[in-house]
Amino acid sequence: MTQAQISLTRFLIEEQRAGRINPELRLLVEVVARACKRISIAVGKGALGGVLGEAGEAGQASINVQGEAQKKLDVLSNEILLEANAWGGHLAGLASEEMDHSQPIPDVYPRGNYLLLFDPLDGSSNIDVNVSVGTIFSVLRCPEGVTTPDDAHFLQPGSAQVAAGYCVYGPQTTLVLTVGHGTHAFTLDREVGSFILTTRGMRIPEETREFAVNLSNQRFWETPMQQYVGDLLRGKDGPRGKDFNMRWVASMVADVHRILTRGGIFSYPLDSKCAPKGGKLRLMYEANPMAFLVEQAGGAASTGRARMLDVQPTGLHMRVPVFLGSKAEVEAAVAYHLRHDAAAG
Ligand code: FDP
Repeated sequence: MTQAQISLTRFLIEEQRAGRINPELRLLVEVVARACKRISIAVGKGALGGVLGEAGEAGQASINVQGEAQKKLDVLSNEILLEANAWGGHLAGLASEEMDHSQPIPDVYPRGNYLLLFDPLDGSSNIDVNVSVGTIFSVLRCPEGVTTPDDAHFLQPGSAQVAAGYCVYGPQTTLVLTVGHGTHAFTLDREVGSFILTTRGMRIPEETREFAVNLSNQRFWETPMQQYVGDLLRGKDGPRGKDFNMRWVASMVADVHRILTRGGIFSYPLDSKCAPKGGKLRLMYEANPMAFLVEQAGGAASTGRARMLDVQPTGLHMRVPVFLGSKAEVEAAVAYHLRHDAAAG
């Protein structure tokens, strides 16, 4: 007899029976997954769906809260996630990369106990060129006694996340999820319309020979980052004693997915261009959910100086430097920063 496939629904019901999630969190994950299926369909249609290109009226680009030009698919994905999550009764509020402020669930619907943050379509610059993009999400508890959450109620460290995940829209559509008990991958069966468990308990190899970074920023990096990557590039003749390969998709979801699958280190360090903002990537709906997934798969995630999940957010759209992936390699990158800081006194 062939082994029965485990759908996301069955996986979540079994997590609930094991006491690891409650029905409300189960519904929340199911709703996000359903929204991701819709986004996957829109991304897959591309030019045929009329969804490529910039959002906004002719000649008038639409700019989001981050000051970045929005793509039509950014806007559409945001709307799909907002609409899907409004009425189920599982959320108290939502926040998105594409919105200035968080939104409480409208009064006409019951409010639940969770807060959802998302980057509806990460890797925007890859949308129009048919390269993998994805949705990233993070789930927090709404603080006790709060019925109408505002931005301040979302400002919880990543260690408070109760679930996190991403959905990568590539050659396959894959949802990767943690509810705090391992990191699991589900592949969308496009004919059936179901996410099927394809890897239970992803493990990131502790050591790696592969790094991901935008090398064109090298001259803007801080000294310890220059030294760290300099030593990687010197290969087996340098202090690291081994040759490294480089991969940079420039969609965080795709780079992290590769690292969860076969190891590596992903880094978007501080550089003099992004330093005034604190970094390039957003803590609450990019770095934290990825850090949770990576730690649950045996990897590590850091700002270069502190564990990512311990960072206390100061704003919904706060940015941070990011180093994540194979544990020993992240520790090596952090050591360069700490040694440098100690020497600088
Ligand atoms: P994008 O701006 O295209 O949305 O989230 C930001 C992000 O992509 C990440 O997905 C990606 O890792 C990084 O920025 C790409 O940065 P570069 O443009 O510097 O390559």
